[in-house]
Amino acid sequence: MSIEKTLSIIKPDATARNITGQVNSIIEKSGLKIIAQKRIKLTKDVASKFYEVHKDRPFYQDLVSFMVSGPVVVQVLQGNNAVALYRQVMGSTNPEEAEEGTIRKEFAQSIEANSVHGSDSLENAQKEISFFFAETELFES
Ligand code: IDP
Ligand code: MG
Repeated sequence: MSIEKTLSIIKPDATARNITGQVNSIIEKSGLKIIAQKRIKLTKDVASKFYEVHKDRPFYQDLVSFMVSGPVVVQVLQGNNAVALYRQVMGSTNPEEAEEGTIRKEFAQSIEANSVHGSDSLENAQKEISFFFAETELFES
């Protein structure tokens, strides 16, 4: 058992439908704790940088446009094995493949508008958290 932190983003398709509370409810029922959270507008520069790892994928430009199309909620989640646990709680990237009870199965509209982001490794979680949050915004409990 190891206490980890991971970065979550509630994406524009979810903020547009006013379901951030419902997403948070699934997160909290899983045992993960939301230790930091802010609702922001990503600029094109920030979204492009955040998803730079996908810059050669065919969906990159569309993904960046989608991520700036409305507000997002960036969050830090903390708990036992938070990185892997949140990937499970989110469900598969493609909602058609996501398991019952996962956020993406419940709420995602498409493989792109899939409601949430979650870090895919502990190393990336640390990088992504510091991309959005200053040390002073994180109050571990
Ligand atoms: P993940 O969010 O499950 O980690 P990634 O492969 O890292 O999935 O892709 C990042 C994001 O890019 C996805 O969450 C989704 O919004 C979008 N995306 C991934 N694959 C496709 C695709 O085939 N078409 C359109 N958008 C995609
Ligand atoms: Mg990913």
